[in-house]
Amino acid sequence: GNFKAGDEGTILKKFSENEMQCFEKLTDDTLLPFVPGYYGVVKKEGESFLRMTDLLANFDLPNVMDCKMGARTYLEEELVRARERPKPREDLYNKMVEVDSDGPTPQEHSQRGITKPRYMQWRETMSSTNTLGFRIEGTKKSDGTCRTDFKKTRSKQAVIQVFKDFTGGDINITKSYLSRLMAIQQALKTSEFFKRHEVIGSSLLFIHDHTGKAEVWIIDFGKTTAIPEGMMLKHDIPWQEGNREDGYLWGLENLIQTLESVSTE
Ligand code: 4IP
Ligand code: ADP
Ligand code: MN
Repeated sequence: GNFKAGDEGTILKKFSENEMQCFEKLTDDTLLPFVPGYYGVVKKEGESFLRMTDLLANFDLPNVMDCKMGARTYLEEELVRARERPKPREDLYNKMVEVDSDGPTPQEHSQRGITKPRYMQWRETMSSTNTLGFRIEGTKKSDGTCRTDFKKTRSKQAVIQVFKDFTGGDINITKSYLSRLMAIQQALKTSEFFKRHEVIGSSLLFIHDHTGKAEVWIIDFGKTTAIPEGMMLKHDIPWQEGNREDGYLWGLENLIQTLESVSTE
């Protein structure tokens, strides 16, 4: 995978120039309290890594959920590239067929290949990304069970069910998650970094354990990209090609409303 254990409560993530630049720019931003601590680049066995806080280190048998934020999960440049020089991929075709054998068009079936943005758009419409602005990617519970079978988890009710199972119906955990999400929402609204970055494929990582400790962290800046000088994003209006909008704040508002339903239903 992309990760290695690091020293003293840290982990190492496979180096990406883009993600490194984000971590560096975040050091004096209002989002700093909500992103993993960053401790620079390290080399191991000839490979480079970003060293960051292991967010699970202070938990006792953590439960973890990864929610991918935003209404769009691929970069505009990937769309442009696929249009100019379409590169059908068999691995993406196979992943699509596994979920829905009627997913590919007749042409895609006959070439046994799908372009990256086409695959990503299909994932967005099958899941809650397009309808709610976020989707559940996976969960790992303290009992050892892992789930990544959320590709068709789309409706608000379905998402609520997953959260109920994840929190075990614990109202205090849900409330802690909610207050942390509202703090993140507040920090995003004042963040200079957020105004000037298209945040694509980033996740909110939910972590709680049996002691009642519950945290949410902003992770994965691999595809978070600075926008041109003078441009500013709103993060809560629809995407149109060229406007670079990611729908992050729209998704976060929907996520908060969903968790509110979890706590009252
Ligand atoms: C994956 O699709 C995820 O969207 C990956 O994003 C993405 O990597 C993969 O693109 C894509 O195939 P599934 O989740 O359906 O497997 P993430 O790493 O955030 O989970 P990118 O590089 O876009 O981040 P490829 O091109 O790596 O296959
Ligand atoms: P990728 O770019 O490969 O998608 P992510 O940064 O999204 O990598 O991380 C993938 C998974 O690794 C997350 O869902 C989470 O479970 C775990 N993870 C990522 N960062 C941390 C961290 N700082 N501490 C603990 N676990 C993490
Ligand atoms: Mn990720």
